[in-house]
Amino acid sequence: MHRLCNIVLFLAAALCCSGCNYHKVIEEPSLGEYFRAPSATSNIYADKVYEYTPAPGQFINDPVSNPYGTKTEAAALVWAKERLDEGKFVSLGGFGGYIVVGFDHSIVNLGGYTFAVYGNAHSGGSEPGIVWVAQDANGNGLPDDIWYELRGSDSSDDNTLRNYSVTYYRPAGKGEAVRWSDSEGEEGTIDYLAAYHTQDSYYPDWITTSSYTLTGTRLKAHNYDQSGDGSYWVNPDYNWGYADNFGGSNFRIDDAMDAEGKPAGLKYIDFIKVQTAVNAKSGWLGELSTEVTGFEDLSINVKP
Ligand SMILES: [Ca+2]
Ligand SMILES: [Ca+2]
Repeated sequence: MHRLCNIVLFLAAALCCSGCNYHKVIEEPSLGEYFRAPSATSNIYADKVYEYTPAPGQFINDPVSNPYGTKTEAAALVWAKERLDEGKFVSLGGFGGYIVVGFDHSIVNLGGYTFAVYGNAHSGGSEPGIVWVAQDANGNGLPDDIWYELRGSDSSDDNTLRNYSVTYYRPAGKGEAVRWSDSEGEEGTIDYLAAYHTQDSYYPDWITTSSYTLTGTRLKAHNYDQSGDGSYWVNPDYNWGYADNFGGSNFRIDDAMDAEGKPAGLKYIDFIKVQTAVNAKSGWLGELSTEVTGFEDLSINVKP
């Protein structure tokens, strides 16, 4: 079947009651004022990186993955987009680090798995990131709208902490750990791993302030030293619903929650945010940091 026919049919199935004619669906999407209907030429992959604000981490300012440097925010955005286009990882650093991407169309909620966030997890090597979604509710093309957290396996866990903040402080000199303090009154460090990552600093070069604060939902860390002597650390997999978590990279718009944890009922989305969800480190492996390698709209190729 012609690709366009597929899209017309799935849109009809998704958006329309029985009896509507297909052409009307395409010409007059009924999902909202700023809904951008997919077309036969839509890009199934994210076409823009709007924000890239990692927490400090061993891959930040890394001359191996980023030989040209990212001394400005604009350069960081260009670099992150190029990496995703190549299917290479973009690290979000420690807790709270995030990336925001968008598509050249709205992703329609067909029920079930609607989009994918790819990472580099392996079994026992999961570094969960919370996935958030948003509609361009004010139609300005920017992700300055309400974010909805996607429910995951640990959303109702007593150890899950919402509106948790970590402030990171730029080190005074080269080769030093990055100090942090959090909203729970705790302090700690993102350690400098001289044996593996020797760039001057793990504090993002393009952040010009001497400290910055990242806020999000924190999951309890489950990492542990299986060897007992620090040689073999395990970052266990979470059940479901997180980026860079072994076992699943597909997500449902139906899991979007409002601020009270109730279903948001979104019929489509325009933006996706992923944010590192644990504040933990695993010995010589360093901080747990969510990595992303790509974002895909799965609804486009759904067969009616
Ligand atoms: Ca907007
Ligand atoms: Ca990872």
